[in-house]
Amino acid sequence: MAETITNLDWQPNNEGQDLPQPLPITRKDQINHVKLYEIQASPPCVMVRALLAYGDIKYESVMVNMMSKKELKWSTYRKIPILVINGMQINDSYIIYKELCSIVFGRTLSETEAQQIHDITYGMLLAFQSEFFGSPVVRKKFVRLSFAGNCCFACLFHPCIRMYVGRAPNRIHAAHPELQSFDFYGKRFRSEFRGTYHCGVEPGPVDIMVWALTELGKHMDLGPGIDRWIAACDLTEWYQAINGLMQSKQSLWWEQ
Ligand SMILES: N[C@@H](CCC(=O)N[C@@H](CS)C(=O)NCC(=O)O)C(=O)O
Repeated sequence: MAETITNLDWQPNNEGQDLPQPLPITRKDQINHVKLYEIQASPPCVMVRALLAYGDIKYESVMVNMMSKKELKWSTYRKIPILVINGMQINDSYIIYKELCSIVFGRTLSETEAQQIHDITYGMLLAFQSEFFGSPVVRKKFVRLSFAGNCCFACLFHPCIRMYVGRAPNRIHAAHPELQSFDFYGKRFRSEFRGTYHCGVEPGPVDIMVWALTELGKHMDLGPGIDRWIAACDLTEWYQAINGLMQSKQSLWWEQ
């Protein structure tokens, strides 16, 4: 499967690095086509989908077969998510999120906001993944959803993949020994509120990211754990407000 990179001068970024040139799109009406290479239950992909949904940006989703990665043959970057917007490739969820924020919120993010998005990606998201993949129920559903649509041959590998995914918490903690608990990041997020939402009276980039994690947790049958976390972090009112708003947007899910 080939992707047509229509902007031939465009250089995609590397993982964790900003775009080598500014994205020449600042408004939604400049968007012609958005394609997201992803898998359904991957936490970084869900964060990007949540922002696209919040911003009412239509996109084409390309499910990547994580065994063959044949849908990514055209790309030297081989991880998901990858966003291709008007034929320009952006790699890495943190960078994709930052770039999309400028379009969705119609302004460049402040340094503090960019730092907060960074901290959620490398703090709360990792803590969530560590606790999330600790649950056998989640691992089972994650693997089923991630490989849905692959050939049935892939099903033979599901137990091995579940075992591999089960080691994610250890891998995450080994790579990030300073990582705190999901509760720690939730309480810190709450302590930064400047109104109903993190950045005031309207939801901001950080609210959408955190909501995406709650939504993923609930979709993966972690409802009671997520409800406990929301209450423990004093986020009940926030959750009701943002979840009500997000229910009016396009769904993040296409398979149960
Ligand atoms: N920093 C990247 C990490 C992306 C990432 O590790 N994605 C996983 C799936 S959730 C992946 O593509 N793994 C395949 C691989 O590492 O080869 C991001 O946030 O987008």
